[in-house]
Amino acid sequence: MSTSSHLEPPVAFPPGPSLEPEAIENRVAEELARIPFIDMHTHLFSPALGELGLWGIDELVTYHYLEAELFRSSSVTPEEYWAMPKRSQADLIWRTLFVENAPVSEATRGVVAVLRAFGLPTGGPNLNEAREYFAGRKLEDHIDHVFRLAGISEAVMTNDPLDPVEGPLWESGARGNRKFHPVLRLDRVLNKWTDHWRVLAAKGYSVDAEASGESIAEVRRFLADWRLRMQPVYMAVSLPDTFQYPEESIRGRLLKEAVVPACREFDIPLSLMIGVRYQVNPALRLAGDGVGKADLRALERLCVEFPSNRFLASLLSRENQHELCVYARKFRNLMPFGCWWFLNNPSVVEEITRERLEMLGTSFIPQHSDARVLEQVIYKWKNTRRTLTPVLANSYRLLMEDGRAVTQADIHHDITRLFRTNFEAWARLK
Ligand code: HDL
Ligand code: ZN
Repeated sequence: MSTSSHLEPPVAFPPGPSLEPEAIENRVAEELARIPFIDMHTHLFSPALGELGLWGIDELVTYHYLEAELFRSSSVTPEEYWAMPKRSQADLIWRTLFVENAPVSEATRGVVAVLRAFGLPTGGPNLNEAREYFAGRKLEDHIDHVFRLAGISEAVMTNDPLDPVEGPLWESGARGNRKFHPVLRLDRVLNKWTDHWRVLAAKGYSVDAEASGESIAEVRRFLADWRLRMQPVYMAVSLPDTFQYPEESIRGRLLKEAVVPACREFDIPLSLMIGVRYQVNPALRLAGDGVGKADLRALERLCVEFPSNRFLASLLSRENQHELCVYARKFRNLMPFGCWWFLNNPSVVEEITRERLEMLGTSFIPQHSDARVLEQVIYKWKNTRRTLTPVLANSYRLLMEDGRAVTQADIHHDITRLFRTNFEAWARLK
């Protein structure tokens, strides 16, 4: 049994100078900083979708993550809060979470990081100077500036064809562009058929309350019509923690007979975002959703039944993350992505990303921003780079300790794969 002293010196691939262990973390930070990422799930909108796009300080400060935190630190009731104008809501949140208390939560610190990125005061008593700054910004220029600050080249949207405001914008010619990729979001069709089958019928699709008769074929036609109109890079749906597949339900039939076959026909992925306990506190509105551990056998059965489909999967429960890695090892058509929503905090992002690297190498998509307000991408991606620098550096140091040299080219390739080419390949963007 030869000892390590007789082994050939470690060979790096691709060829290039081997890095010293103490240089690794800086090289990782450099590559994370200079490679523009693809933000593959957001709630941002291209300017062509008009007022749907949220941006500026009052939207940043009234983000639903912050509204949830406000009600814990203020005596205001949700009813009183919802009756206030947006600027008064923002003033109350700023005073409560940023002045009377240090903004140490992830979402409050994010607003501080955004203000700092624009050179605006971060500890002031009010939002006057920030409001003046944003009021002077021209949206298209501002988007380019924000994307540069965030280090992203493009954002993937969430587009709802049955939304009463968004649907007509697409029907009258709105389109995505090279910075904003569309996604066909199907929550109203798959989760709320009872409330929305009539909307489809009113648009000329012969569907009924039970999704019987030619309903399935007509949903296929609806999907084909919107694929042509929207050119989505994937279809998506958020699903409850109780999601089962197969399931004797309208959702189960629509998934099996319409949505998954349509994705295969159009050669685009289906994104399954599982684990939401919807409206556990309705008084908080958008902030009222909770989380529950899902039964991933549903995901297993979808991957087994549809080996030619590509699935993106993001689970909301921390307790589902390790088993998601196991399933990704079993099914090459399953792509884990992101540290979603309640998981997008450094302590959890570190744990999730380490176990993914240990079990999947670089064959996953580490993060998406889920940004709802344009400027959020600045702090969400700053935090991702800050959290993942030591995580990735640790993986390379372990590799070097175990006998393989690491080069800058390795690091560049791997980070490009994690934050660009894995998604580009999955969505056939290249
Ligand atoms: O369903 C989703 O896409 C979620 O991301 C929800 O929009 C959620 O409210 C959210 O904003 N999470 O960050
Ligand atoms: Zn989202």
